[in-house]
Amino acid sequence: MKIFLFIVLYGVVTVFAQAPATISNCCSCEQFSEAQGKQLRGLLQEEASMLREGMQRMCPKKDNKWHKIRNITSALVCFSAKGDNPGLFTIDREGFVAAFKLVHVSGQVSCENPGCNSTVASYKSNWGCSFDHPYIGPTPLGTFITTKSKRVLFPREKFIRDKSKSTWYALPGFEPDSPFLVFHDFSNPDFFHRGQQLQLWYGEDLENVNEENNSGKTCVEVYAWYL
Ligand SMILES: [Ca+2]
Ligand SMILES: [Ca+2]
Repeated sequence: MKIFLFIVLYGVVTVFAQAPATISNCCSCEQFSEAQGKQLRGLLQEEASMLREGMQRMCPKKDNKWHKIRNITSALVCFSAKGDNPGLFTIDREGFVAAFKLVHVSGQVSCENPGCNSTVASYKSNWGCSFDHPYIGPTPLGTFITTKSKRVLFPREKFIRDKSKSTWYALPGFEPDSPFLVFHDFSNPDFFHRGQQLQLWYGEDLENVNEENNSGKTCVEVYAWYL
């Protein structure tokens, strides 16, 4: 803002300095004529336009850094809530990844069948369980990204409720039915090589805990943020 004011003032001073050569009888006038005022406004608008263009060149718009991971076998990555059925996806670009985004496309998963007599209609959701569940409710997210050897990459450990059994967590800003889920750790990015396989798991299925009463399948698109 200070720069803008400086340049506008500079423009006005320049106009005044140039005025005797370009505007006749300026020095003898106490007020500008209509034609002189119009010329001054034109010069100021020209200065402002040049300033705007200069600032846009100095601060170019950043590109969107989300890279969609394109699977060879299928466009969507689907994982089930039980039966050792993770979704598989393959890294198609080598580099350091600071974040993953999972965009929900179809399907839902359930952590439990509430039963006919329950007042709860369903524990289905996009990413885990439900706020209504008596135990899981406070930490209702249950979708994990792991390596091929089932080592959990995301969410980071600090978000997980029971670290000995990595099945449930809460993530600030996200709910069981959020349209997408973002995991990020820009201070500790992970390096992946092209062709490396990663997996998407339902937590109870990953840990083989209470998975018998689960059901459903969620399908997503996977995006990675490369540094
Ligand atoms: Ca269950
Ligand atoms: Ca399992």
